[in-house]
Amino acid sequence: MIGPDLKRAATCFMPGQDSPHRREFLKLLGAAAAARPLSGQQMSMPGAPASSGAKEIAGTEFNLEIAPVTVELAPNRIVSTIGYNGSSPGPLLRMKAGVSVTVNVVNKTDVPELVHYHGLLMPPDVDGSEEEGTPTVSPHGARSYRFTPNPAGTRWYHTHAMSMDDLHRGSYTGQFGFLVIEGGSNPGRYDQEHYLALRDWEPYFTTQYMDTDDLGPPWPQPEKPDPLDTRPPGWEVATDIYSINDKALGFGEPIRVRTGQRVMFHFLNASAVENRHIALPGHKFNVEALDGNPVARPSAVDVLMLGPGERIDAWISANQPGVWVMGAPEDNVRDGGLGIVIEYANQHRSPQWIPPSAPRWDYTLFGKAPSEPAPAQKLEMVIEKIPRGAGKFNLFTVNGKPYPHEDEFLLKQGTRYRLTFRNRTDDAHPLHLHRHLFEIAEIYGKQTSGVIKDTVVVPMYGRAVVDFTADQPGATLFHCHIQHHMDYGFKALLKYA
Ligand SMILES: [Cu+2]
Repeated sequence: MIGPDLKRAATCFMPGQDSPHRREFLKLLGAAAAARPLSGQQMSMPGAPASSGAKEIAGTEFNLEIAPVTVELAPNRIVSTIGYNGSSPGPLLRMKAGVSVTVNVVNKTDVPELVHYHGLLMPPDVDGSEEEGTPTVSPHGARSYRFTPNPAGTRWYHTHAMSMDDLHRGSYTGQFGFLVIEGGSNPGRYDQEHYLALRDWEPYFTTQYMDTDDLGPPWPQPEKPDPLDTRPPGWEVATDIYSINDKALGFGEPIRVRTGQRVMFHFLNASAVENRHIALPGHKFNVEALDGNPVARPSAVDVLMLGPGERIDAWISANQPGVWVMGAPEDNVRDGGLGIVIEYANQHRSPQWIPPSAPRWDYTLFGKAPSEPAPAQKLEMVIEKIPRGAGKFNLFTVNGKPYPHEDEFLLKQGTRYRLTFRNRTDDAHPLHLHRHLFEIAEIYGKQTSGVIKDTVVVPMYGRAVVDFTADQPGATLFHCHIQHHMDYGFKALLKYA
């Protein structure tokens, strides 16, 4: 399957992105694909679950075991990592908004761990951030977290351990899963729904890093330094092997649809490393919620973009009979496994990929004109990168200092703040605020409102302005959701006065 792309893959990726790693995997992908061509005639029933993905646990008592797992991305491509309850992704945890739960975590590894519940409004002692004061789960120890899940929506859980220079720790491992909080209005009516985590595997260090964040239109760059820092950059983390849930493109069960169906996808970018795009030829994504929060203006787009940590709930109308690849627009990423086959009933051909004509992502498409006055209280974060400021690695600073800060970010309970992120670096960073939700007020030089998030990708040399209310007392972690940026300075603690 993915025949033409796979065949081209051996020669099409960009200089500097090749690695023995990648070549070997592509060969395997190619060989396995040839041996097991996907056709329209597979065993399961139309409308059956999409992939071999994780089990689901619902109720008020949840048990999570952190332990080594293997992930079979493809035959002959098995990754060893750490996961939850024997798999990666871990089980989907289904909770009810406002109904308190207990999560019992057993850590069967040799290192301290933390489980963070991302996108929830909860106290710092259970949030899963050591910086905020959540106790760790000790090696071969156990700990229970009790909390009341809120608000309703597509959330997720993942490790919050640091990795530093160890690519087998923290969010480079398979410790992630969906956490769904029920209780809101369902975003759209649909015939099927699928939880799809975008992931990459076997990261490595490189100084030849080329990211693909320039895929969108050129945004204003109000924070571009003059002159630019031309010192050689430090090591970055890259990957060439991808999956949706636990399968590389072509190796999981296709998502089987029927003409006329409305199919809801819940996407999560569970990568520790990179922002990702997703497209499906011939179909538009009707975006209903971002980071689990219903948007002010649901809109249809050709391409989705998710920074690490972000979620998108979007449905398609199944109205283009065929067999399609839904995946990354970049050939090298899709050929490396980031995609899944969408197969209409009674269609028998190899999956088709057509590049999207206008790859474009813009949060303001889902917002409305601002109607509230801007909050009077202002906070600013100037983000800079010092090439090789942390030995082999780049060092990131927030307002001129790497973590930790003193009391630079003091919040007054009940006050609404306008927080400006000034990104003076040449990367697009997914910025995450724990235990609070924020509303985008300005991005790409455009004003908006009604887009409520917990993570926002601030473009290179760009600016984002977000508003939030300080209504969750206690220490609150802010950080970039790219693991090695966070580990090397890119975080700050907000405190309540
Ligand atoms: Cu970053």
